[in-house]
Amino acid sequence: MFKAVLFDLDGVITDTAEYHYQAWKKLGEEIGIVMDRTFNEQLKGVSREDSLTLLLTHGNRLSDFSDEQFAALAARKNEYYVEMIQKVSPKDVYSGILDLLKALRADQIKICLASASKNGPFLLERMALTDYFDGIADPASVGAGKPAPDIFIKAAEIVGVSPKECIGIEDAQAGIQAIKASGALAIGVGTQEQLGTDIPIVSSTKELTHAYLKNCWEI
Ligand code: B16
Ligand code: MG
Repeated sequence: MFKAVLFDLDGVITDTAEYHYQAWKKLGEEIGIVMDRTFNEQLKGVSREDSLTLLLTHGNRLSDFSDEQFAALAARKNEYYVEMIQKVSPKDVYSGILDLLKALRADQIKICLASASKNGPFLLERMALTDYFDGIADPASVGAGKPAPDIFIKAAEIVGVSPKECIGIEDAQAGIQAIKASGALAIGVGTQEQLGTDIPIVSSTKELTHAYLKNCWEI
């Protein structure tokens, strides 16, 4: 049986993926780059700097900005995002997630956060979820961001479990790739169109019960 569950945050525990989208869209509009939800799929799970590179490339503007200007744009996007998440509260935890965390703890299964977001610890605090987590993998401490497996390998290491004995839960293409590359079992939140047909996928986190995870593990 699996010994740990490694959780993505944005788009799995709460709807902050929407705030990331709104913040990137606002920044894009300010510098004349139009982005839509289809393009946004490429940014999900991807670090702030890598997302900005993708956005500027999308708008053919990458070479227009110096390193300082690039850093300022990344900081500006984060300001918009941080402003949007100030009001996040326990009410914003997606359905089924709290019950799943409780059930995993009751079964002595380790729980670790494997989010690319530097705002992850703040969000867990806002949602009163910090105490359910045995650890938080710091994205600043890993070499490469998603789709590289580093953050999931780090999260497994923090809770002392081999990635092969872990389940990873993700809503992003880059995140699913990262889980697969780490050796953990991937479960997706979203659609087959977004995440592929070769992994178990739920359309709502309500379906993420302890029994569902066990079932995925045993197949
Ligand atoms: P920040 P996750 C990711 O979080 C988001 O999906 C992605 O949109 C964001 O760019 C990235 O975190 C970095 O976030 O700018 O807050 O450090 O999905 O891995 O939980
Ligand atoms: Mg995510």
